[in-house]
Amino acid sequence: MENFAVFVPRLLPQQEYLAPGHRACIGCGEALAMRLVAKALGRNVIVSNATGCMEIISTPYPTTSWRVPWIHTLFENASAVAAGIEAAVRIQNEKGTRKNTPKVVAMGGDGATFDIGLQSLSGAWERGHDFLYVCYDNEAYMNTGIQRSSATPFGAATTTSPAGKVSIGQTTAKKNMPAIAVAHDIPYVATACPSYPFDLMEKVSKAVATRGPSYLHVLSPCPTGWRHGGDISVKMGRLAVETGAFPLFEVVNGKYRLTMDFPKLRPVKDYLTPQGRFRHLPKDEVERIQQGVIREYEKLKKKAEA
Ligand SMILES: Cc1ncc(C[n+]2csc(CCOP(=O)(O)OP(=O)(O)O)c2C)c(N)n1
Repeated sequence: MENFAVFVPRLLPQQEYLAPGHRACIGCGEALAMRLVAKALGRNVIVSNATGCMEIISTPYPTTSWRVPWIHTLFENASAVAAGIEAAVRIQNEKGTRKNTPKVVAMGGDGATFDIGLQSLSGAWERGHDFLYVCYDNEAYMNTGIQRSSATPFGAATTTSPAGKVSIGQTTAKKNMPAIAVAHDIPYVATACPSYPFDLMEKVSKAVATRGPSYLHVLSPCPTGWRHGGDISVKMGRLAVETGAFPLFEVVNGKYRLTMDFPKLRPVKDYLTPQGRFRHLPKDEVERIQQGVIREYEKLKKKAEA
């Protein structure tokens, strides 16, 4: 009975803006994330979508799963296109030639965000454009065959960071993209994961309600690239959060807040072991990763307490 007493039932809106029948892999965490983002955004939105898995799976010519205005862009200019749309809407509003003000949202994978599209994203943030950028981080260039990106975590095997006799897999640490966003002094930055749908959708709503640039960084489990069963993607997202490998937090006007905190983190091996991309790691490397996770989590907690 005690459990029932603390359980507050909440309902998701039934309306879907990313229609079913798209071509994502079974158990795709990224498609689930995008569906939730679309639900939270609603009808009145214009989306600028960088190339990558989410563009490929949602718009195989001549069909589309999108029920809102949607533009396919290059890696390099998803943010520049969003900035242009936002400026055009602003001018139309000033001239009184528009009846409504759509939300403007750019989105892309980690390759699009951390690597190839970073300069146009940084430029849009610096100029203060009023749009939300969503990064669906599945920690590699998945669409083209699991090549490493600067979001790939240390030790992960990908096709361009293969694990073997001479290599541990990815030899560099994951780039801290939320910290890069915060360093631009933008008003809203948050991390999210589709395994926590209400938290994710609330953050989308907050982000689009914010005046000025906002950034949402969504960890998106990828059964194909992470090499785990398609039936445990939601569980993998929970394990990433519960172990501290991917903490959920938001930064509002520079102030950090953990949106999910745990008195005690689960061991990171619970998150690494189900994934084939980490299966080669010896115990001492797992321990090194564990220490790194604890160190980063403590740093984050200190920022949230400051
Ligand atoms: C400048 C440029 N380089 C490479 C490609 C080829 N390409 C298309 S999709 C893709 C991978 C996308 O990776 P990511 O942005 O992480 O998104 P994901 O597919 O993993 O969701 C690549 C390398 C391209 N289209 N443009």
